[in-house]
Amino acid sequence: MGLVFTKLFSSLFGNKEARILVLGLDNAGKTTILYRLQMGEVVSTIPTIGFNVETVQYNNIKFQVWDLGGQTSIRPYWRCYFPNTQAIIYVVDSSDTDRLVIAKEEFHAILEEEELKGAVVLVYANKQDLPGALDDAAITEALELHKIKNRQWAIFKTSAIKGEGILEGMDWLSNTLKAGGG
Ligand SMILES: Nc1nc2c(ncn2[C@@H]2O[C@H](COP(=O)(O)OP(=O)(O)O)[C@@H](O)[C@H]2O)c(=O)[nH]1
Ligand SMILES: [Mg+2]
Repeated sequence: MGLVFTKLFSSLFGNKEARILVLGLDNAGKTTILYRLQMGEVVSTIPTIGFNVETVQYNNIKFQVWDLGGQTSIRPYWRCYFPNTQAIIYVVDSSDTDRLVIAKEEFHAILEEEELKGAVVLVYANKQDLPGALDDAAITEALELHKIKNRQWAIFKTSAIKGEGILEGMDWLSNTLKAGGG
């Protein structure tokens, strides 16, 4: 996937710094997806404020990953990572129906952030290989994606374990950013 990824994103931002945030509740599959992209070394840092951020850099594009939910006291520190964000990839465990309400609330809270207003949104309805996983239509409803205003979004069914659907989503993302979104 690394090579394909390079092709998709290489000329996208010129020399401009670009950031893509990969967010979602813990256990959604974010880290697995990051490794699946095979873009390079995943660097994990735990800032003194106490939340773990994983970073993969490809040229001037930074992918940054952390878990939403949990401690509210650290949230203000997330904002350090918001400037120059072109896209948010929101990862959901489609089989974790108990936490879909929390996943929805965290998602909409992130979309409210002033510095993320221009970012396009790609949702991965992950863990489609598990029995009982909700499909893209059901996840769309659960996350209330139709409430999203003034930005482009799309949802893709994925299995990070099997490597399915991730590239299709990245393809949409690069095309959308090329067309001027984000
Ligand atoms: N069955 C299945 N398991 C997955 C999938 N994606 C991730 N996992 C597993 O779910 C767990 C959490 O994944 P991880 O990437 O660490 O989630 P994160 O907390 O969002 O970074 C791990 O045991 C993964 O192997 C998937 O598509 N299908
Ligand atoms: Mg992780």
